[in-house]
Amino acid sequence: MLRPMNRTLIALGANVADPNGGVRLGWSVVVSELGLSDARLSAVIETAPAEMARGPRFANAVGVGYTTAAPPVVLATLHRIEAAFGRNRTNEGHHGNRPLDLDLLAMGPLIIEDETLTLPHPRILQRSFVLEPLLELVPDWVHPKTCQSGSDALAHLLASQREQR
Ligand code: PH2
Ligand code: MG
Ligand code: MG
Repeated sequence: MLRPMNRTLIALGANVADPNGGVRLGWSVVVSELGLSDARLSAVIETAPAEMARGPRFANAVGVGYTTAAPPVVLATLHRIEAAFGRNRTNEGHHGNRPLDLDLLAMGPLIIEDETLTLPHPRILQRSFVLEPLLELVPDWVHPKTCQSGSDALAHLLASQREQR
């Protein structure tokens, strides 16, 4: 059967060891393991830890590329690469420090909600450390489920962050 080619967006994050180097090396492994075509990585930005009490600053980026692989295969590949970078999901606890976090953000128009995978990733629209690099790569990105434009979501997010300060 012919499989569709999906534009696949992946968020990368790291906050231990060499975060910037880990994100760049991690992306090159993702591209080769998934065989992504037309792969691009955003700028790697330094961000304060969000949604966690404390910890070192993060290097964050988003990568984009095209694949015909099925979503569960992509997810399993990302988990395997995280493990190869020394990530141990059993020990780190929820939102612990991590040498490499790979989050599958979206695959083209797909909307998936099952026990193992939610697409698009449920927190894209709440995270400026994801939206900013994503919009650098795909400025006109629209959330396939809510139909909200990424740039509107980022503008709202930055405005509410300013109000909180
Ligand atoms: N990832 C988290 C929780 N908090 N904060 C930043 N700045 N960057 C991240 O990648 C990040 C986070 C859970 O994966
Ligand atoms: Mg993750
Ligand atoms: Mg994450």
